[in-house]
Amino acid sequence: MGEPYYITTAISYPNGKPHIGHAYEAIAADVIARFQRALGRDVRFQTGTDEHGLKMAQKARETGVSPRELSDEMSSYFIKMCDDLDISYDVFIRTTEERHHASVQELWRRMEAKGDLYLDRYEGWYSIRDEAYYDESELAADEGGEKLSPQGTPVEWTVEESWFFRLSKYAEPLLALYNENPQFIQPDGRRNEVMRFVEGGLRDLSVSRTSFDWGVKVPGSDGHVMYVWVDALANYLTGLGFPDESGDFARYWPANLHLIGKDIVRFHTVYWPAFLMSADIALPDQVFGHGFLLNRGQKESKSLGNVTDPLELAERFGVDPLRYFLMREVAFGQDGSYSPEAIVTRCNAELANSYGNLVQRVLSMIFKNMDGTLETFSSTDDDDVLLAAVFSACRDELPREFEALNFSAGIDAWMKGVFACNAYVDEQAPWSLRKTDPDRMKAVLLTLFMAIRDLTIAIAPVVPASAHKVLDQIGIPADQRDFAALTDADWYMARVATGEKLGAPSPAFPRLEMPEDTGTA
Ligand code: ME8
Repeated sequence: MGEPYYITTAISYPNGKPHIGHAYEAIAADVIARFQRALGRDVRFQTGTDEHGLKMAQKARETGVSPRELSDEMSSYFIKMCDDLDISYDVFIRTTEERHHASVQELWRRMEAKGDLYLDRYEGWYSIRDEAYYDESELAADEGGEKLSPQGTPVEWTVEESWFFRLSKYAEPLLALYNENPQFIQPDGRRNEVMRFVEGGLRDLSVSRTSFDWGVKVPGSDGHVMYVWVDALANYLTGLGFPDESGDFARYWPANLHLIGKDIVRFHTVYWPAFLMSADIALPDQVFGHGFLLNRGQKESKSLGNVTDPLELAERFGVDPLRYFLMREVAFGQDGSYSPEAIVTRCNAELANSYGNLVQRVLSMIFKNMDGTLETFSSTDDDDVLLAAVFSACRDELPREFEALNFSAGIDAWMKGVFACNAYVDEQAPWSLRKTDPDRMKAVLLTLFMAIRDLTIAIAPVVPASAHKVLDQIGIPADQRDFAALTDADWYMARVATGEKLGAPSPAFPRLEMPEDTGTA
């Protein structure tokens, strides 16, 4: 078994249906998981839903169902999204599961045993309607000077009993962590923000609530439920069987990568490592805060009427084109914009016209002009140069960039390999060699066949279904599709030896239709 590699996404709030941001994060994590598997690692990939807390309780009340009913229904949409988008998760965790309660309570007990939890009073501006505290700085005032929450609801100064976590004690250890492990928070811009924040000093954190009960009970403290972030973050441990520290936990913890969005970096890089330090649990290697996806440059919101259902996009354009677009278009870590036109333009130019067309042309010519037969051939320098270029794009550049989570740059390197093949087809013009030099035609087509196999294996983590369709068509066995297969010098001879002919190819990357009405999302 390969080296263990544990990757997680954030667990989503199922207080609405999944949006494009959820799809983006799941797809990026899936590309990483598939890529790491292709490198031979023993991957554990976890995603799930974050079902407790005020947001869920409020939403349930609004819709007239119990929080339990709401979370059962809504989490099923997130599971469906993952399944529809070909997300190869190993564990889908729900924080309402019994085992999760047991896991969070054990984390709590350990922090308490450390002396890091104490009971005190929480004071602040509280909105009963919102069931939330606000900072003085967030408040507005009505015409009569009465204070209002950002939601426009009345607030009153409230004092509540709450458990506190001694976060202040961890400022120095956290700064040491960031300084000694620059990879812990990525990208660098986010790391700098977090460092500035912690350097400013940390206040102890209120970690229990008495104003509602939809959460994990604080052990031995009636009436208190845990602050939802303590509960949510612990999911990464629960999914490995914690508090049982043998088995999966021993194998996969600490996580290699928590992949999350930029808005929740602080929770994952300040609170989470502090909780883990307190409980004497090893820290994850890296937290990566990806950027936000914007709809034509705008945040999606119900009031703007521009909320996109990612599954509708997948249905309209195909799962793989959507996955390709998202990984290709946006420099990972930065914000990015999408629109149906951008998806069509990008996927048609690169997937359909450059790569798909190459595959289709070459396989059709092998089928028609060579009866689909693969055979040995003698190559020229031109063939060798092409293969070396494709090999280096697929074996060196793409993996190097993907390992660093630079997906767009990795795909760019891959596209250079595709362009090299297209330039080679045009120069060699195998169609005109058919009569004049059939041996050379064969050598050209078979060289391209070899290049296509490499290019397809390399891009498979991004477009898994289409890539496997091509690899099926060209008869590459399922266990010879990882990155190690790219360096197997004998694969082609082994393939020839099977004697299996190629059939008529069917296109794996059809052209997409440009939307007629370009005015709306
Ligand atoms: O934050 N573009 O859940 P969530 C890209 N339950 N990513 C986006 C996005 C967008 N427009 N909008 C949101 C939570 N995200 C917590 C997490 S983890 C222990 C608890 C990302 O449903 C967001 O940054 O609001 C987060 O990583 C994920 O989607 C889930 O967001």
